Amino acid sequence: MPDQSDGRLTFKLVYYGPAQGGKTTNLLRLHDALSPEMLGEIQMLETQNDRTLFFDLLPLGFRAPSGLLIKFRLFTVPGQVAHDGTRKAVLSRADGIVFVADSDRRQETNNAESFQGLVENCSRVGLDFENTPLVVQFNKRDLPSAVPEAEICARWSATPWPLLFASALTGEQVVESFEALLRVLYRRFAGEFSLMATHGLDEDAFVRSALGCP
Ligand SMILES: Nc1nc2c(ncn2[C@@H]2O[C@H](COP(=O)(O)OP(=O)(O)OP(=O)(O)O)[C@@H](O)[C@H]2O)c(=O)[nH]1
Ligand SMILES: [Mg+2]
Repeated sequence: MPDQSDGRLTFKLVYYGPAQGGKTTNLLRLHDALSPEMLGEIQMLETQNDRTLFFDLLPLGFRAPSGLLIKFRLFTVPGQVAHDGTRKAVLSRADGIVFVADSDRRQETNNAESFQGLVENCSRVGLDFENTPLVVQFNKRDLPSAVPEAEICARWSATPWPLLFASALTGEQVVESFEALLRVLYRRFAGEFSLMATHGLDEDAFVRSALGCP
C-alpha cells in the first residue's frame, strides 16, 4: 500500500529479476530519459564488478494539481542467488514490480527460478502477489541468442501481465516498460487515493507527469 502522509503519496516500485538481466541498466536509462518535475540522482549501494550487492535507488516525483506531492522510489534487487535475504528486504512493501527477464536462451532456467522466487518472496514479506501491479520485461532483445518474441508471447499469453521486449543497453522500450507499470499502478490505486476526484489526475496526466512528457 503506498504511503500517504504529510501531503505526499509515495509509491515503492521494484525491478526484480535474475542476476545480470539488466535491472540496474533499466534504472540508468530511465534516469537519462525521464524529466519529471523532481528527479534525483541514482544511488547505487554496494556494487562489485557492476553487480548489485544491496540495491539501487532512483527517486522521482511531481506535484498533482491539488498540491499533493507524488513520489516514486524505484529500487533494483540484487539478482545473484546468494542475496535472497536482501531481495526480500527490498521487495518488502513494494507497490509495483517490473520483472526483468533475460532473453538469452541460456538464461531460461534462471528466469524461471527468479520468477518463482518472486512469487515466494512476495508471500514471505506479506505482499499479495495477485493484486500487486506487475509488468514483465524481456530484456536483451539485441542478443543473437535471444528466444524469439513469438515463443515468449506464446508462453506468457495466458498471464494477465503486460509483456514488453526491451534492450536496456540502448534504452529501447525502457521508458515504455516503466509507463506500462505506471498505468497498472494508477488503475490499482487511483480509487483508493482519489487521484481523479481529489487530486485532479486522470491516468494520462499521472503517466505524463511521472515521465515528464509535455
Ligand atoms: N546485450 C545486452 N546487454 C545488456 C542489456 N541490458 C543490460 N546488459 C548488460 O548486462 C550486464 C548486467 O546488467 P545489469 O543492469 O548490471 O544487471 P542487473 O540485473 O542489475 O544485475 P545484478 O545487479 O547482478 O542483479 C551489464 O554488462 C549490462 O551492460 C541489453 O539489453 N542487451
Ligand atoms: Mg544490478
